[in-house]
Amino acid sequence: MHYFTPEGRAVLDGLAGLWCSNAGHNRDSIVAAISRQAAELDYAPAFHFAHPKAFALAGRVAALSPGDLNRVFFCNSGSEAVDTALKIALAYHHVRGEGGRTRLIGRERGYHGVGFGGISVGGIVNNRKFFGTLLAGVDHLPATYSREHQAFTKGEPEWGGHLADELERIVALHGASTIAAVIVEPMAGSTGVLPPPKGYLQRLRAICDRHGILLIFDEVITGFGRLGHAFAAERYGVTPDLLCFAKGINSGAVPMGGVLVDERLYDAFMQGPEHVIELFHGYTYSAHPLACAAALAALDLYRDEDLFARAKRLEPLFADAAMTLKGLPGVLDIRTVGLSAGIDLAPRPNAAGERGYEAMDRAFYDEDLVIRVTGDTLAVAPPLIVSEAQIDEIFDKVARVIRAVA
Ligand code: PXG
Repeated sequence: MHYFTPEGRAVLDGLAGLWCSNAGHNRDSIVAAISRQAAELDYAPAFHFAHPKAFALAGRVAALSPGDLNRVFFCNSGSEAVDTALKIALAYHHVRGEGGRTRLIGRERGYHGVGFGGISVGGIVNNRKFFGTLLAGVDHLPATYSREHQAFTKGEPEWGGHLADELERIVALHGASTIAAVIVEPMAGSTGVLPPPKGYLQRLRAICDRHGILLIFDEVITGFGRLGHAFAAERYGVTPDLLCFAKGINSGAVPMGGVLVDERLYDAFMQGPEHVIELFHGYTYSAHPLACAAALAALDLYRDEDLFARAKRLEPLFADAAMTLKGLPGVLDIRTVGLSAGIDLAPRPNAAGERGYEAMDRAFYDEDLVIRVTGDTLAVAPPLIVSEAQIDEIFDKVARVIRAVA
């Protein structure tokens, strides 16, 4: 649960690294698995060849996933997972003779990494505005957040399910036959922890089904226990056609990402003769042996320590602890879901982001605590092994910091 500075100061990790170290840091079994793997097989190509742990891991990930999400494409980050999912969606329509379906629909305030696909469907303005025209033919759903209707909600807000119906407006505007896929984070993490309004994801699913549009869940943050389930898809009872994962797959120990796809999509590609390449896409380090070994060890830990259920059990206590910050100076809103919390601070006049930055700085230097800041929004998302006492410790420290930056 701690980092140690070169001077030996212990710093509590309130962010699971960067939303990834779900089993905590330097876990013995993961360390040993990586080390054994480096000695046994350091690298093997994923083009035309494969190694056994790639298949073992694909099977383990598929077993954790809902519905027919049974096929896995491995890559090395969340950004690559998103670009991979978008490309599979486009190519799927192409191989089925619906090549006119080229539009991709994202969401305002969405974060899907920093590749050109991800920033195009993403909705974080600063991640987009410096980088030219991005992908053509992208449209965006509105963000699901309204402080007026949702402030200080624990879990999924009552208000906002109807915002999914904006997809019908986009379909009416462009025509369903031009739209390939919709991509959303079930819970928008980077932008400050926005849980989905009740019914929202179910409505998106229904509209996609009605119009033959693929639904992609970006579970790079929500996957592997953050919301108390293997995937948020399970928490919400909504199965996407493609699901992006990364981060928690191996507790952040070795770079890895991947895309789970529905059997139906896989089969659409796998029609040709053996020597023909089905999908012209892949990475040198897809299913890297070290990443696979780390992931198998991490998934064992999640299972043996029942860490997803632990996150679920701790959720009410975590939410209560976060809400103790309500009423502190400058606290405009607090949102919680699973083991994650977003805390909006009032920006200082003419200095947006300054208060938030100072809060992060003081947390680290004065309170020995790592938290995340974006603008004036703080995020807390500890490893799933966090103790009840450490949850209180984290929010006591954050409370002192918020008072200090008032
Ligand atoms: N999708 C989602 C939903 C993410 O949260 C990515 C894709 C990209 O993953 P890579 O591995 O390419 O970074 C992410 C990454 C933050 C923060 O401020 C969040 C992420 C990365 C860096 C900072 O909360 N998430």
